[in-house]
Amino acid sequence: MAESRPKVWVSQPLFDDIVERLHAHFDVVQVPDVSEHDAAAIAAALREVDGALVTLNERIGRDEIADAAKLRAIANVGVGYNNLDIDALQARGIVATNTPDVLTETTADFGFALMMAAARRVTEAERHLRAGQWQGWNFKGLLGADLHGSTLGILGMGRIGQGIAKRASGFDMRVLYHNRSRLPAEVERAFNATYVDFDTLLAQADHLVLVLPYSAASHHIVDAAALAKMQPTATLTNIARGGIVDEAALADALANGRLASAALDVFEGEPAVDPCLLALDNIVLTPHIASGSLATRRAMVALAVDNLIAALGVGPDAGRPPSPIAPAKQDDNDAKRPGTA
Ligand code: 8YV
Repeated sequence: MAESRPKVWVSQPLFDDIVERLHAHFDVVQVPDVSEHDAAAIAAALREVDGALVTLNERIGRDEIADAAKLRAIANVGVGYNNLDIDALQARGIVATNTPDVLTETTADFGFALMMAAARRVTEAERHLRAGQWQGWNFKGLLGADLHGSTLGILGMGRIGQGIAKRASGFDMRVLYHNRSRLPAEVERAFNATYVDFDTLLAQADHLVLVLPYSAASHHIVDAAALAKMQPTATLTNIARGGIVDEAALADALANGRLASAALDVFEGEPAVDPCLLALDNIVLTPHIASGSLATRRAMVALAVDNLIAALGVGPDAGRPPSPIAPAKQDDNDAKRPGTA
């Protein structure tokens, strides 16, 4: 009797020409349309397969894998993996992988773009113009804050945070950072970045960017008390995970002149966005697209496919997926790495 091939589940439509590589080794169950899978649907899909290629939309924990007797590997398309319960997967000997590095520069580009947009009120100004409110040139209208010569605060100095620091040097910004662990002196020198404690970062940053992993420890780390320590002229940009910011407290600070402006690419209840945020003019809101250049999204899928093939013990790297999520990795404070992304 012919041995049956391992089976894998691809939870969302990705790039067919890249996902195609899975067909050489596996029977592929491809979800045809962008879908919201609830826990029961994920459990039902995982019950049938040896491996899965998933995105941040699929939350996989103890319950979802309880009946997945054959499951050996989960390849996450994303650097952040707070959608996965790593302890539960490890307890079952299921390999989990993510897609670091390939998205670093693209995500740093976007973080910078959001910070600039918030500081210079780009989307607010566009809305003003499109609404026919531009009645004539107003010397004092829509004034923003400078980036050049200002102080940048980076919370989470992993690869993406470092990418933002690198860009900041072209804008003559002073770079302060805070991280769970201080970086080696030569890395600080390379990025011209100064380590400060969290309160100093909040107090001194003209522009604060969040790129830290999401975990129980970073849940609502930017809350009302933290926001109160920031300058009323400052901006806040979040490209990490929504749960890092207390959105109600942020909306309140923005509405009451305690913070100049903000830019969010991630939301605690995404794709739902708190109506309090939507009602504000001084905030830039984008739908979780920081890694979304065509080249980078393709590179992420390619890496996830390589991971899945190797984790399931076939292909040139059989048994050695390029980017496993090892317990040690959870401590290296990569930007967007959950406990985090
Ligand atoms: C998206 C991200 O999550 O990599 C991450 O952690 O936040 C983004 O790149 C990813 O594209 C969707 O799975």
